[in-house]
Amino acid sequence: MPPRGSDDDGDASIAVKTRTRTQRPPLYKVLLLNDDYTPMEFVVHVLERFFGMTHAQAFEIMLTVHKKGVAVVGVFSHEIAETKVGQVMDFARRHQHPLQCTMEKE
Ligand code: TYC
Repeated sequence: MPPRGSDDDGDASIAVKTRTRTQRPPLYKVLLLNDDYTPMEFVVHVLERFFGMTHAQAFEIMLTVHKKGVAVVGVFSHEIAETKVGQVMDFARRHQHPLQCTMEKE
Protein backbone atom coordinates (compact mmCIF):
# COMPACT_ATOMS: atom_id res chain seq x y z
CA MET A 1 0.00 0.00 0.00
CA PRO A 2 1.48 3.45 -0.91
CA PRO A 3 1.97 5.91 1.95
CA ARG A 4 -0.83 8.39 2.33
CA GLY A 5 -0.37 11.68 0.50
CA SER A 6 1.57 10.08 -2.33
CA ASP A 7 0.38 8.57 -5.57
CA ASP A 8 2.03 6.82 -8.42
CA ASP A 9 1.79 9.48 -11.12
CA GLY A 10 5.29 10.74 -10.41
CA ASP A 11 3.89 13.94 -8.97
CA ALA A 12 3.51 14.85 -5.29
CA SER A 13 0.00 15.30 -3.97
CA ILE A 14 -0.74 16.77 -0.56
CA ALA A 15 -4.04 16.34 1.19
CA VAL A 16 -4.75 19.33 3.43
CA LYS A 17 -7.34 18.88 6.13
CA THR A 18 -8.57 21.77 8.21
CA ARG A 19 -9.89 20.74 11.60
CA THR A 20 -13.39 21.99 12.28
CA ARG A 21 -13.66 22.93 15.97
CA THR A 22 -17.23 22.75 17.19
CA GLN A 23 -18.07 25.88 19.17
CA ARG A 24 -20.17 25.44 22.29
CA PRO A 25 -22.60 28.32 22.84
CA PRO A 26 -21.58 30.46 25.84
CA LEU A 27 -23.47 29.86 29.10
CA TYR A 28 -24.77 32.49 31.49
CA LYS A 29 -25.07 32.42 35.27
CA VAL A 30 -28.29 33.83 36.68
CA LEU A 31 -27.59 35.62 39.98
CA LEU A 32 -29.96 36.61 42.74
CA LEU A 33 -28.97 39.59 44.90
CA ASN A 34 -29.77 40.26 48.54
CA ASP A 35 -31.68 43.30 49.75
CA ASP A 36 -33.13 44.33 53.11
CA TYR A 37 -36.82 44.37 52.16
CA THR A 38 -37.91 41.43 50.02
CA PRO A 39 -39.54 38.84 52.33
CA MET A 40 -37.69 35.52 52.63
CA GLU A 41 -40.85 33.55 51.71
CA PHE A 42 -41.17 35.56 48.49
CA VAL A 43 -37.61 34.67 47.45
CA VAL A 44 -38.25 30.99 48.25
CA HIS A 45 -41.39 31.14 46.11
CA VAL A 46 -39.47 32.72 43.20
CA LEU A 47 -36.84 29.98 43.31
CA GLU A 48 -39.50 27.25 43.33
CA ARG A 49 -41.60 28.87 40.61
CA PHE A 50 -38.96 29.99 38.10
CA PHE A 51 -36.02 27.69 38.82
CA GLY A 52 -37.82 24.41 39.56
CA MET A 53 -36.28 24.02 43.02
CA THR A 54 -37.82 22.00 45.82
CA HIS A 55 -38.83 23.97 48.91
CA ALA A 56 -35.72 22.73 50.75
CA GLN A 57 -33.36 23.69 47.89
CA ALA A 58 -35.04 27.08 47.51
CA PHE A 59 -34.81 27.79 51.24
CA GLU A 60 -31.10 26.91 51.28
CA ILE A 61 -30.24 29.13 48.29
CA MET A 62 -32.34 31.99 49.71
CA LEU A 63 -30.35 31.76 52.98
CA THR A 64 -27.06 31.78 51.02
CA VAL A 65 -28.11 34.99 49.24
CA HIS A 66 -29.29 36.49 52.54
CA LYS A 67 -25.94 35.74 54.25
CA LYS A 68 -23.45 36.20 51.40
CA GLY A 69 -25.20 38.87 49.32
CA VAL A 70 -25.45 36.92 46.08
CA ALA A 71 -25.74 33.36 44.73
CA VAL A 72 -25.89 31.64 41.36
CA VAL A 73 -29.37 30.18 40.98
CA GLY A 74 -28.84 28.54 37.59
CA VAL A 75 -26.74 28.36 34.41
CA PHE A 76 -28.46 28.66 31.04
CA SER A 77 -28.13 29.64 27.38
CA HIS A 78 -28.32 33.40 26.76
CA GLU A 79 -31.97 33.26 25.70
CA ILE A 80 -33.15 31.17 28.66
CA ALA A 81 -31.12 33.25 31.15
CA GLU A 82 -32.62 36.47 29.75
CA THR A 83 -36.11 35.00 30.05
CA LYS A 84 -35.54 33.91 33.69
CA VAL A 85 -34.16 37.34 34.66
CA GLY A 86 -37.15 39.04 33.00
CA GLN A 87 -39.64 36.74 34.72
CA VAL A 88 -38.10 37.30 38.17
CA MET A 89 -37.78 41.09 37.75
CA ASP A 90 -41.37 41.32 36.47
CA PHE A 91 -42.77 39.19 39.27
CA ALA A 92 -40.85 41.17 41.93
CA ARG A 93 -41.98 44.52 40.46
CA ARG A 94 -45.62 43.39 40.31
CA HIS A 95 -45.40 42.52 44.02
CA GLN A 96 -43.55 45.76 44.78
CA HIS A 97 -40.42 44.06 46.11
CA PRO A 98 -36.95 45.40 45.25
CA LEU A 99 -35.53 41.93 44.50
CA GLN A 100 -32.77 42.07 41.86
CA CYS A 101 -31.82 39.32 39.45
CA THR A 102 -29.01 39.61 36.89
CA MET A 103 -27.01 37.43 34.51
CA GLU A 104 -23.35 37.21 33.60
CA LYS A 105 -21.32 35.19 31.13
CA GLU A 106 -19.82 32.10 32.77
N1 TYC B 1 -32.54 39.85 53.18
C1 TYC B 1 -33.96 39.63 53.01
C2 TYC B 1 -34.66 39.71 54.35
O1 TYC B 1 -34.00 39.68 55.39
C3 TYC B 1 -34.25 38.25 52.40
C4 TYC B 1 -33.71 38.09 51.01
C5 TYC B 1 -33.04 36.94 50.64
C6 TYC B 1 -33.91 39.11 50.05
C7 TYC B 1 -32.58 36.77 49.35
C8 TYC B 1 -33.42 38.95 48.75
O2 TYC B 1 -32.33 37.60 47.12
C9 TYC B 1 -32.77 37.78 48.41
N2 TYC B 1 -35.99 39.82 54.34
